[in-house]
Amino acid sequence: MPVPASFNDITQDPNLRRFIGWVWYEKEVLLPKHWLQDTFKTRVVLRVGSAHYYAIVWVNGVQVVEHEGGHLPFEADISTIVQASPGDPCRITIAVNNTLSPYTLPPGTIQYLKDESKYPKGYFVQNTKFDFFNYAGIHRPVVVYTTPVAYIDDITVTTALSGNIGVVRYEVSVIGSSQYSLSLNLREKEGKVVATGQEAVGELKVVDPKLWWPYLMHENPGYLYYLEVKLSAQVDEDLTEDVYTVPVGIRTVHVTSSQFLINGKPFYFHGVNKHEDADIRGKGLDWSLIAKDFNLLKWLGANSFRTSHYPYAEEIMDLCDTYGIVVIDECPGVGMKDIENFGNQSLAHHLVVMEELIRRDKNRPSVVMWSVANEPASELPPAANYFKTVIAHTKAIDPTRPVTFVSNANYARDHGAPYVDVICVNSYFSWYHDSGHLEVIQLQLNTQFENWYETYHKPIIQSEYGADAVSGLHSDPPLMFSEEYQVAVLKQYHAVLDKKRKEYVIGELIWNFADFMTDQAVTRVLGNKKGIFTRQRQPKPAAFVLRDRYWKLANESSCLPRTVQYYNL
Ligand code: GCB
Repeated sequence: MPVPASFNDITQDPNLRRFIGWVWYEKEVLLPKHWLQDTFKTRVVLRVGSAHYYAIVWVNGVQVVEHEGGHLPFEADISTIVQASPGDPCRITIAVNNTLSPYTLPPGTIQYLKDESKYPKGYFVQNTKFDFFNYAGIHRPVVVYTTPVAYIDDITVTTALSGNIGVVRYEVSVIGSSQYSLSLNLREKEGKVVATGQEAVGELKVVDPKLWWPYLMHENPGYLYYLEVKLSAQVDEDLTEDVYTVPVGIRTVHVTSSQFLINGKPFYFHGVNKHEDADIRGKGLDWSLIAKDFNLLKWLGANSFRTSHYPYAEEIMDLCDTYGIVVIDECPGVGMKDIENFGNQSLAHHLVVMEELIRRDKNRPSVVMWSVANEPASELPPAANYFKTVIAHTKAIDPTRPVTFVSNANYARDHGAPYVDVICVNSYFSWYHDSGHLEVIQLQLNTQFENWYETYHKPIIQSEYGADAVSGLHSDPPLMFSEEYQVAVLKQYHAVLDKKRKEYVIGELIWNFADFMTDQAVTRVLGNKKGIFTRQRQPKPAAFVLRDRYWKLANESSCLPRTVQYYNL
């Protein structure tokens, strides 16, 4: 079985495609000799980028780590095990189980179907209330790397602006020695050192900094400085050195009652919702696919996306930082529709997932907001305390970013909305409600925005809207599932968005960037077809409509002088 990849679509075996339970991966690797000889100086670490959903890892038969939750990395110090038998290959065994429960994120249930006149003995299915295929396996790279035994464990960077001074606050945590010194250099992209530091906690100042700007908001988007942190530590009689470099984008984020400000300028999200999803590899990381998707985002004139409905690969996030694609970083709180999903067990796990996500993505300038869930049953009374707690915890760990969750609840009955900084609303007028009635979209959308704004006086993002279109299916007048209908829905939404974006609507994210696989259902034709691109990343007519719109929006909302205009690439 290849890694990284979902195991589901690799073979012709239908049982493996829908398999629920334990799968086992094993590989022997030869590690460089000097990693194994330097017993007291080298720390050998095994890191798994993500495994869906629950994983247990052994090295040479010894259990080294277990981890709950897909989409986020975990690691184990394996030094003592591999250094104990330097002559042998290192055997890595990873067992992965994709069974979901009411307390996992996302949640799911196992249902035993006991009527033996209909189902064989022991027959069960896994039910989920989210709309994407529960791909499983080892989805991201597994690597073995080394550090010295005294090492840089973590670096936290936050940035601020004070007049023409860029302030880079940092905190370095060191493990393995209490006798050490640090040397920090903040370098421009081109290498020149602009500030230095020696303390574990400090502030670096940059005069007239080059700010990190979103794509299409500035002629030089995604500008990154590099903070190089050098640790020299005394370990027994020896001096060891560890070096780590963090990309730093100097930028600020603020939310007012009607605006989202990046570097003090109003930012309008014109972007997409995505999935990690493609033929054959499922949710497995694929560099060619990632590069293609970023090219399509740029072509489209999209300045942002939401990581619907779980954290995406670090490789993707790195490119967002580099290209200036703004991210709403969402945790896997999706499909939380039952009362059991709001109990203490779920809550405790949700808090841990937010901690892991923030630890991974906190230094990324592209991440401007955390989303703690998608379309939970937030009208249930326990959702009030649940979201109050998750959001307060998220803000306590990261006080620098706004927090939201994405709602499709009625504005008057949503118990989580009082705690968010930005209201994110999903709606599918003329699709799931009033199916086929394009003529009611404008009225209903207008009412939706006014109700939310009058209740909360917080800026609003239309975080999902769209319609299924089966590529190549035509109908005039537009009927549901045709390419023409998808275009018509978009245009009706845009008419209202164009009015409301002048007031308090701060963004629009189409559902979805590309068609994607779901469970089989009577409403799904080999998956969800709301993509503006097919699953193979070919444009439907809706992609061209959005492309025209996004480039126009870019010209209106960028900080370039009025005479300078963007032209479609
Ligand atoms: C939604 C969900 C998304 C679905 C989409 C749809 O509201 O957030 O996960 O895929 O609707 O197409 O039904």
